[in-house]
Amino acid sequence: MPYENLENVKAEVRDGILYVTIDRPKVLNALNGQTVEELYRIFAEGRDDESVKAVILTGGGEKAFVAGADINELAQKTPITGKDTSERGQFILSFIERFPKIVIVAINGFALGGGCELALACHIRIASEKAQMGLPEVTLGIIPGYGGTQRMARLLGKGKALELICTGDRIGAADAEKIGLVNRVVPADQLMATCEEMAKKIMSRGPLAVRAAIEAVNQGSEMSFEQGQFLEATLFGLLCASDDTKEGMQAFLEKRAANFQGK
Ligand code: CO8
Repeated sequence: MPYENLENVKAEVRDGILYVTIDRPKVLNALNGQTVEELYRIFAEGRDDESVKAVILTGGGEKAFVAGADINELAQKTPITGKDTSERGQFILSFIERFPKIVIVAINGFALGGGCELALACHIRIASEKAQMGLPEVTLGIIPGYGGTQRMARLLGKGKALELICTGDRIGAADAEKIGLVNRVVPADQLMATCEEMAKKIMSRGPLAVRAAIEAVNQGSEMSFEQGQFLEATLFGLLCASDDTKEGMQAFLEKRAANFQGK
């Protein structure tokens, strides 16, 4: 059975949505090694679980999404284990970024350091008005190690990324929305409903098309414009062979809602 024997992360599937909750509220959901591995296991299982059509990731408790990597563990790292841990985390966050179904993160409080990096790896970021985000690693004498230097610079541009990374400053939800760090800010009591509404809308679209869109944007943004366009055209062509494409067009012409099967 998937999603079993988990200690630090809760996972359950309801109405096609895999709800993943990082649940170590006593340390504001800080990511120790075990928690990161549990996240990997859940996403690996969710990838193959046909009942999962979308993921909503959030933090347990009232205060935090994730307040960073667990500093108790980080303090023990040597040059070798530090590099190994960074590479393992980078691999797992990239696995989440490449997840073939939409991953929405509900940022319900602090999203700092590794928590902000995890949010950056998700496809869509929705924040509560209470959210506080930042990469405070330099205040500890380290730098982000879970892909944050790369993803933040790509998302916000080099100037803003360097400002946030080098000051280590935390910013509130409104500022995060203004600079494009989050897609949308909503009152705390509407956070989950907003994420669910967006997940359901995307789940009603052609699943193969959504998967191809994630791939085109993720892979394409690492290529030259021409190579990215080539990838786009190839994925477009592949979709033309699918039942979903035929159904989508047919449904439009017959003025009815499409019934996509993901085939
Ligand atoms: N790790 C471990 N414990 C933590 C962490 C953390 N990241 N964050 C909070 N806690 C613990 C606190 O120590 C405290 O424990 P206790 O109750 O036993 O004293 C408990 O959570 C509650 O926290 P606070 O009392 O501090 O709560 P406040 O509301 O006063 O403050 C803050 C909340 C502002 C979020 C504050 O806790 C804070 O600054 N936390 C640390 C934030 C931070 O620096 N995060 C970055 C960590 S480094 C990182 O993420 C690197 C990622 C890349 C790793 C690459 C692998 C090698």
